[in-house]
Amino acid sequence: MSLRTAALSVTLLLLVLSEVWAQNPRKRMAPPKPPKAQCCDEVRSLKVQVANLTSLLEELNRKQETDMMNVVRQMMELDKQNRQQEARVTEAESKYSEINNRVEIMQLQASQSVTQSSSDAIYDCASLYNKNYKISGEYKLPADEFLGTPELDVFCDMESNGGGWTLIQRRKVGLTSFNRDWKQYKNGFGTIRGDFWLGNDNLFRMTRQPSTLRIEMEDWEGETRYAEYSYFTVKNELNSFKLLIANYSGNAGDSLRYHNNTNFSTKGKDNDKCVDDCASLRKGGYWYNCCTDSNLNGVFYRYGNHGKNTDGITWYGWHGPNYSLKRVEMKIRPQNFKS
Ligand SMILES: [Ca+2]
Repeated sequence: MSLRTAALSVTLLLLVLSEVWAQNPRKRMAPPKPPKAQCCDEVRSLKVQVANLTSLLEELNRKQETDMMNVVRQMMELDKQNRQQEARVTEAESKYSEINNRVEIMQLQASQSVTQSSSDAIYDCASLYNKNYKISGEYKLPADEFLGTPELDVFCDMESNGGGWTLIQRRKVGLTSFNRDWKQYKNGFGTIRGDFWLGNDNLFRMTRQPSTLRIEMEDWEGETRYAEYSYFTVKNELNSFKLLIANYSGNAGDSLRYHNNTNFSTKGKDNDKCVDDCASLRKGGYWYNCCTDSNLNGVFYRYGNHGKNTDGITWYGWHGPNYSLKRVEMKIRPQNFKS
């Protein structure tokens, strides 16, 4: 090869090489990515983002749910507190009226122990009425050493027919049994705001002053009747708490007259005027004759059962021997009471 030919060859080679070199950098600068791969990357990253957002959302949802539950729980708690508050207010209100009575009676006792004059003494609801206590309700009569009477819870009716009445008996709830023995009838039983018998000893003590008896009744149809005896006395225990009544007035019928001048009988103490044991037949304590024209301490029968028995709370002059009354109140006050 000649020198000239060699030089030409080199030049050619260089040319070709330069051509190749010139092309290569262009190819490197813009490597043509396949469009499919680019899309998948984006989708993948979007998917990741979506997954992240989803879990975030779920977390938020969960949080919201717990928040919601907390709010509901708090609302329920508040509601409960509210109801408790209301109940407390109602209770307080009822207690207030009760306490009010008691406070007044305590003030009364205090003022009485200062004055100590017999005309101021409190024997019953009529004395309270005369001292201007004109609201019906529960009162506590103070003990009286001179008379030898103990402190006594009473219920005063300050409205019926002029007021001043001391309740000696009530039937209205029906949960207290009146089928009791001599001692229980002697001392009294039941609750003063519900069903009770004030006690034969108390009847004897309170009717030593000439007294009036008033009996109020209600039937299951809601009708009311009354019977009043302007003369009413109960003898002491030695005389078997004998009943003496007279001078009936009213619209219920004179169904206590048959029991006038009879002794008191109870379960286990048959003082009646009958071969039968009236107290066990009529299931109460009462001034049984042979046996009844009324049975105000009989068995309390509810509506539906009130017309089937002969031992119910009966007043023959109104509803006969087989109708047990819904409600009864027996009350007394001094004959000379003026409202
Ligand atoms: Ca008998």
